[in-house]
Amino acid sequence: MNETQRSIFIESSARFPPPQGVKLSYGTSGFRADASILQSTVFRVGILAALRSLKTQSVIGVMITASHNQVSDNGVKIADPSGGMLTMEWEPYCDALANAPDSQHFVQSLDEFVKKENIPLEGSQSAEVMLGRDTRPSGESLLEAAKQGIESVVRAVATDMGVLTTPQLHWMVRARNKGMKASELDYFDQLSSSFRCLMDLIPQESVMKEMNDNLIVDGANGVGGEKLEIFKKMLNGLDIEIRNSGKGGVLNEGVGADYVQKEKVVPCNFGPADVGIRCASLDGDADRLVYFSVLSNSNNKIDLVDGDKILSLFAVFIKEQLSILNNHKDEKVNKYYQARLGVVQTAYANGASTDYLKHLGLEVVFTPTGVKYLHEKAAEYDIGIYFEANGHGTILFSDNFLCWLEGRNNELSSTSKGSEEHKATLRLLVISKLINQAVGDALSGLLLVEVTLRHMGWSIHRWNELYHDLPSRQLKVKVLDRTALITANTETVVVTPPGIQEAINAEIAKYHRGRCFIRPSGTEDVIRVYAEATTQEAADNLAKSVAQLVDQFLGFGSS
Ligand code: NG1
Ligand code: ZN
Repeated sequence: MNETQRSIFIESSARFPPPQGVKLSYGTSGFRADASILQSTVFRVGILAALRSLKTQSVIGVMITASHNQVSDNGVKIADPSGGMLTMEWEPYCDALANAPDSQHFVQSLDEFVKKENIPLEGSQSAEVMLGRDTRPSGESLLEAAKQGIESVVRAVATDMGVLTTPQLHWMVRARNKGMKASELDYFDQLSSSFRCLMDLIPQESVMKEMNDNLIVDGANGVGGEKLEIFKKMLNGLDIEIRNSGKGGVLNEGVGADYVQKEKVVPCNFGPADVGIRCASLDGDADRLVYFSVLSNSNNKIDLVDGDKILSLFAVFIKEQLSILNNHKDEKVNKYYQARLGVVQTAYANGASTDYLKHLGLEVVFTPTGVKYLHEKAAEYDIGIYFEANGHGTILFSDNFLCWLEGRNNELSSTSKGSEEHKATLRLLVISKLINQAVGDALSGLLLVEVTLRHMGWSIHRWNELYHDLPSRQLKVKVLDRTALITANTETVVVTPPGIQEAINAEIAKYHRGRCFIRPSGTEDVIRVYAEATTQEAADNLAKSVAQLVDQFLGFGSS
């Protein structure tokens, strides 16, 4: 890099000294920590994002959020040109740059990195980074730090998109790079018109079967609730009541998708009066969605309808559309497309959901935890549906298949408009516009759930009856060094430390349909334990005894 650029970097990074004695790592969801120590990290990520923009000659996104974490935390992650997560190849650079101890070391690493990646820092190309943040109070000053990072790269521009859900920012980055309109209004327009189109395609016989129209949404006191309040006005025909939209309660405190999914109880401001009504919960940055219904006389317990069940609902709907196309298949060239439908889950998927999906005849594959892995796998199919049990997921359509659908739709519009085949073709096309193609998106997911339930004529109860979850338990264990745990086979088997997997197997063997695995969290300094069995008591006991093993092998008393 030339001397001017070097001295700008030295001078600007000296204004953002890193916290001492803290090692940060770009995990499955970027950097996350207590907001008070993140200024320098976010500033440096700003620089990195601008360099990514130079390298890819595309618009890059930076989102400031800590999702479902407590309000005092914050975080930062980069969105690549496709709108997806930053390429994994750059993650080690993020770590190295974030952890450089002072501005001299930082600029030295930066220099090496620019050379190694061949980044045209001295050419004439410009760079652009779109910035978004959630509603955390620390977001404003962190966004300013990111902006200063970006603008310390010569010819780089930061575009502040303001307070957004994480998926909105990813959607905008994708849209911009495709040369499409990319404002918040464009996002709302695309979602609401696709929703209306799918509503118009609902078969007459489904209307009002078992369905109750009311829906109550828990906004986690975050950006999702706030946006849904605005969006709702564009969604005539959908009756939504929004609670916990942020005007009073604390972000993620006793509310939100993570709380509801992990604790299996109602969020704040829900209770016995809501029995029988369909309820949904968003997380703090609105990229996760779960549904639930309040059980009567049950101490705030709920029937949880998690990401696995959302996935199953979508899989049923899409499979139905594909079979309509297959029934009308015309072997003549171009009239038929053998679309590959695939479902992607992680080891956290409830075993009953996997059995159900396989019984439907679907191809089910597993990846390690973390959206980047699921997304990448789902992109291998013509239609790839992925969801984590916690409610993060989406449906991806391949360009080839979309192109075929477009052509077929045009053809059918003139030859057999309104036929079953035409409707199925149109539904698939419109689903691809409704559901976020960049990342999991609670708002677009919610609209697709709502329209699918109406299409099926199903109540939340009927939906929940697709299969019965096996009882499960998740625990976390604090250990000396979580990186000492290494797993294989999509995180289902421990390789290191030796001996612990055998001990876990011996515990599992004590339970009918027992399943249990451990893995280091990518977002918290803990080891997570997941256990499943045929009764809640058995799942609890299995999780507890394996947590004890973790403590024995890796805990503070182990060394
Ligand atoms: P970690 O902390 O690595 O388990 C959690 C979730 C992931 C994913 C990320 C990103 C569980 C068990 N894990 O990761 O699925 O959503 O956060 O937010 O829910
Ligand atoms: Zn989130």
